Amino acid sequence: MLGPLIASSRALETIDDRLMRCGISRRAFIQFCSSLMIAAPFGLAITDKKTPEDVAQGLGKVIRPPVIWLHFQDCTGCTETLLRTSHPDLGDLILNVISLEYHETLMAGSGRQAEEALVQAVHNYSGKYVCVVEGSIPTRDKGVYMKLAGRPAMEVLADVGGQAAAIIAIGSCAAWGGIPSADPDPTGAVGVADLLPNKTIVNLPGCPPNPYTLLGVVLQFADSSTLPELDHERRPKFAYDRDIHEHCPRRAHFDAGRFVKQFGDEGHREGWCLYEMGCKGPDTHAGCSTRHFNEIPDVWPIGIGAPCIGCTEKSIAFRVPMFKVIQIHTPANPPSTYAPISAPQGQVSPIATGLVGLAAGALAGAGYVASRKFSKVQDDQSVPGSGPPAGGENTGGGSETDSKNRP
Ligand code: FSX
Ligand code: SF4
Ligand code: F3S
Repeated sequence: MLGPLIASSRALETIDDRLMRCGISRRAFIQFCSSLMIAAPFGLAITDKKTPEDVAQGLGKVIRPPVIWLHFQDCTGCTETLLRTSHPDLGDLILNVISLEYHETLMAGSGRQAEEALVQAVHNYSGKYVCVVEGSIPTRDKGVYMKLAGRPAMEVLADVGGQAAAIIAIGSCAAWGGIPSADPDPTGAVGVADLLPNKTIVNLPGCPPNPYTLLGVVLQFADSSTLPELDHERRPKFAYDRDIHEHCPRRAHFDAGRFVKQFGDEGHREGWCLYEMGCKGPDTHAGCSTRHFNEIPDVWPIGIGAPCIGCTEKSIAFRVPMFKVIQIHTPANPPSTYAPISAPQGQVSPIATGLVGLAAGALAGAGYVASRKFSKVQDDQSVPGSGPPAGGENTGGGSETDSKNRP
């Protein structure tokens, strides 16, 4: 854990200097860089077309970015995801790569000491620090539902966020309100961009999001004062450019029409598709299906047998019931890049080739049957993604879904 956080010039040392001073091995740093590359295989300047050694060499010269982390209405899951890596050393290393100047749940100080640490950190790094915001901000009744040191959260955000070089809204709560904004939304919870629309803000929705996405953005900003390319929701494209369904390991079951009907049934035990259990993967943009959590393979919602609730999508998570089946608009036919799950193994004989052809034909047929089944899911106009896609048939239209789902 951090000691009392006193803003100091230590943030102005390079990552290499810091790691050396703290006795952190080069090997651990290269392992960290590999994880960063897995989370951001392309689209992030610091990892683009490089080897982990190249990334480590470049990053080592970067001045540790000062970060001031604010907590509002949240569950602290975003902080947990950053520090609860599968290797305790890695959590430690992360705290050496960035310079966390203020973080209420990690700092030893409290009360007046904490208040002073915040004032000092803002003063020392004014206009230079990255402000990470976790949690939504209550706005109802003049923000009376959350105060820090006697000040409404809105005021703290305006002050600390206002003096930051950039703001990163980590988690769905900070990005657009998240859980606290779910109906009936007693506190009038909103995201950072609702209150500071003109600031440089990057949204990293997810409940929680992948921590390497945060680190990638912070480090690129520290390295070159640039941000990765963002989408219309201010999300970095490198992490949110594709939908879960596109790379889901259960996709072959979806294409073959094999669906879990009930938790614990045979299909569930066999790892079939969770669409009929309310999976929102087809309408959800995030990298979870290929970039798992805690560096442990299969640690992500669908990997452990739970449907995706669409936690990165403003109009889905905490708006649409978790287990409600949504109308689907992504292509239901098997893409050519997916091997059929029952593909024959071993030597390929002409007969086997014929069988594969038959199997592929059967799967294409099953995909067609599946696509027909989806067209029977009742449209509910209150549900994002509901309603017939452009053209009237359920055979595509991802972009149409996009436009419908995003206010
Ligand atoms: Fe929790 Fe963060 Fe969800 Fe929210 O994550 S994981 S409720 S996004 O603010 O702590
Ligand atoms: Fe995976 Fe969900 Fe798509 Fe099924 S519906 S393939 S579980 S993302
Ligand atoms: Fe969230 Fe779905 Fe990923 S619920 S964590 S976007 S699989």
